[in-house]
Amino acid sequence: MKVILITTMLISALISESWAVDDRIVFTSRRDGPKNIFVMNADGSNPINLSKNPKAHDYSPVWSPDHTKIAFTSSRDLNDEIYVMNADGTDQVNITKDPEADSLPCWSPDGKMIAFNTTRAKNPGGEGDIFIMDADGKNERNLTARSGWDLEPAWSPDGTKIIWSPGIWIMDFDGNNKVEIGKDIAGAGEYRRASWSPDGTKIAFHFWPGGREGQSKKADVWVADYVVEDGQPMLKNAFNLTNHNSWNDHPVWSPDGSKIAFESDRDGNWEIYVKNAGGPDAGEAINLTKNPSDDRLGSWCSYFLSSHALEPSSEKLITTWGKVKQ
Ligand SMILES: [Ca+2]
Ligand SMILES: [Ca+2]
Ligand SMILES: [Ca+2]
Repeated sequence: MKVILITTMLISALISESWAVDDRIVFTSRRDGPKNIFVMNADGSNPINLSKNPKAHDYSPVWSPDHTKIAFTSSRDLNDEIYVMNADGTDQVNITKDPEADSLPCWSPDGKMIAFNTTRAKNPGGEGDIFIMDADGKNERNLTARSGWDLEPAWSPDGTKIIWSPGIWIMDFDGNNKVEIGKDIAGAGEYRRASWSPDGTKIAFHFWPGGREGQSKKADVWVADYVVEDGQPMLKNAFNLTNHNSWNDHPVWSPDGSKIAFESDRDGNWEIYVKNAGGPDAGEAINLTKNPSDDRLGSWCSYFLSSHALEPSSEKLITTWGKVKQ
């Protein structure tokens, strides 16, 4: 017992040492009934319900690049719409207002555009496409007007590319040069929810061995190097980050790229965990939520962020976005 206690204290000390206590994670929880958008400190403390929607589901929250707003999907209007609210939950505004299903928003790094999933193209099998629009909801354009499902867009940190699924695909943000990268890099199965590291050198993704046909109840978060050789984008050196006999999904990077948050059902209900991103044996996964209701991560397209970055003079803001602007 004493050993467990000391170990827990050591782990807590290590965590609080390696990030600011006010780094914050947006997530979805059912602890107040339907899915609502919550924010908590990166050590799991002080969870707050921001969207406070008692009747419908709010999900897939993502920070705006300047950290002042959160976009999310809501079913409150009887079809999925994309909402934007202030980071404190005020001024929740529907920016899509379209009878088709609109979901999974992802801001461009300069904050001017939002990529999202939608069924507006009315494909014969109901397959969704990836659209982009201005951040106010205007000028929608379909980037994937081709047969089949196109889902889960995530902008590259330099703003020039978008990755999406199923499989791990990459294209220019105007829809040109579509290429599948890392095919079968973790084996045969389903590749989803690819997430770019803040410095653009790695991609984390969800891999389900065998996919739907394999019916495995185990799926993991993997990480691979993203490289461009002779003009060809590719993935290399993939490793299984979570490697646990449970469902592990929705990777979200920390702002410095040293950690990955993910959701897992390993403790009997959905909880949010965080683990060092450095390698397959890089420490234990820490349960941040510890609540019997479902707690899930929304987006693989933004990082969990520090409130330090709200201050324009902050070093973190310069570190994260200075590279993009230079
Ligand atoms: Ca809609
Ligand atoms: Ca399509
Ligand atoms: Ca839970």
